[in-house]
Amino acid sequence: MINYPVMTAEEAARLIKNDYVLGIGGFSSVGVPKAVPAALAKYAIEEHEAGRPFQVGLITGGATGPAVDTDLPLAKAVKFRTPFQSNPNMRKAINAGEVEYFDCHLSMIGQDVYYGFLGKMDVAIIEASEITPEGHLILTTSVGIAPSIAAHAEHIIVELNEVHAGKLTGMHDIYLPEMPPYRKPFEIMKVNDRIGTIDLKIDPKKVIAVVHTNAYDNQPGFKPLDKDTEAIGAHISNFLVNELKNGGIPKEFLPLQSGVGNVANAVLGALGDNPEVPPFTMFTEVIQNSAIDLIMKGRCLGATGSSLSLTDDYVDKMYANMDIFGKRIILRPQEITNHPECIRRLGVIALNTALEADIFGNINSTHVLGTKMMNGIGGSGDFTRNAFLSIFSTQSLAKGGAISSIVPMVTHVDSNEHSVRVLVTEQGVADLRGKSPSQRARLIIENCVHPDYKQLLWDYLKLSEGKSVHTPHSLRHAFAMHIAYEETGDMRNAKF
Ligand code: 0RQ
Repeated sequence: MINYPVMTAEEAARLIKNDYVLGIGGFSSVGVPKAVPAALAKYAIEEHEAGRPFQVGLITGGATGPAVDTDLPLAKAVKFRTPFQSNPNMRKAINAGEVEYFDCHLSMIGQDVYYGFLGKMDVAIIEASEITPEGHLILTTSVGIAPSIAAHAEHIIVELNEVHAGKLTGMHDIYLPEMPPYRKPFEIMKVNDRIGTIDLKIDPKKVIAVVHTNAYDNQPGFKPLDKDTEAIGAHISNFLVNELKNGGIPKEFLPLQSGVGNVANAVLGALGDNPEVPPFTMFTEVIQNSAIDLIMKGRCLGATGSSLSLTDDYVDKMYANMDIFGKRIILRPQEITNHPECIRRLGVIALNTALEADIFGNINSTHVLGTKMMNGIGGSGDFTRNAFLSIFSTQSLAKGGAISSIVPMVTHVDSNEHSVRVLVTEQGVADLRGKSPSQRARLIIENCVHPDYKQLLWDYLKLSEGKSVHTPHSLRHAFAMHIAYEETGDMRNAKF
């Protein structure tokens, strides 16, 4: 039995020095350390009041909880942040230029840490549900990049969260890929294949503090479905059933990846309710409430992801039925859940959400009007580029209709026309496979654009018709709709 130094969050926070680079465990705002980052924010304020500089760099798996992405930026304690966030306070600090933000594919960040592209990592702060007699960690509701930061940080602080004590043992599959040229194939041939260990092996000499906590992740609930999200869910589910009937998807169906948020939840719900869709599996990044319901109903046979992004009542529901969920859910590092090799081999169907799409199928997931960061690319690029079938959805309108989510040219490209195969809005579906740019544009305008904007986009397309071009763009007018929004508050005021 190893005796690690036990201390309060305030004492542990004081082990962190100005300019440290911190690795933070957790993923999609769950399984994230809570007490030490909150105490660190208070400590930073004290330091600032005493006239001393205090800022840290933050490397996380994905989105984190409010202690990391609210308390720390409000305390002006963050120098840089990577690879993903989805928090209004952190977003504001990034867009105000107070925090340098490196928006990065989530499959890559562990490797970047390993090679030192992000500098030396001083301390990793990791939430665990148990410490084994050998001093290793059983993680909680996520894995994220915890294995990478534990391996590469000089020191480790553990938050031992009693809420999950003894409940999640056996659900994790921890495996860290070797670095090239020694990397071996990941032998995941089926969604539920295991390749690693249930505990995260750490070097006990690195542990400088264990802080006891007792708190749920406190994930917000989902908005009730509205007619648009319901329509998007139904369109995707009907499209996939047709593919199944036409042989475009094998009769066993293929594993699904679904992004985060309300649309993703609606799509999964619609697929689960459709009797023509056979029971399916999920090879995804984030396991949301809807997956728990589908597993309970026998509609989802198994899910693997990097996190259980569940509301607290769903965590309890899962714990009350661990005879079912213990066998059906595997939590893996994001280096594995998002790895191109696994996604391509398993033939994943990827479902992600766009902020805006253009009439040729390029997707902007991150930048509002090309300049303001929303969240980050997250895992959407990892999945989109490598999936068997990559589907993007978005509501056709934003900001009460003043914005069309389908525009002539996206103001920032996250996933491009070469990877995006199907676009869906509440208006309908555009299957872009095998189509030229001009054919794609016609299909998207006809099937996906809101009626308020159809004529405008037809007018745009006409500008280049008859000219000797492959992609009918007008460079002079490509951003006219965005400019009209900036200048008049409504894209409908654009003229072509
Ligand atoms: O603004 O917040 O002021 O109301 O953008 O829009 O429709 O609520 O979108 O919450 O589903 O998020 C792409 C951001 C969509 C998300 C994105 C405005 C709109 C609103 C949010 P308000 P919605 P959602 C794997 C998958 C990247 C990461 C990813 C995302 C706000 O899905 O971060 O896919 N994806 N990960 O009004 C200007 C437009 C707009 C617009 C919407 N065209 N122009 N503003 N908005 N469309 C999981 C992980 O990686 C963890």
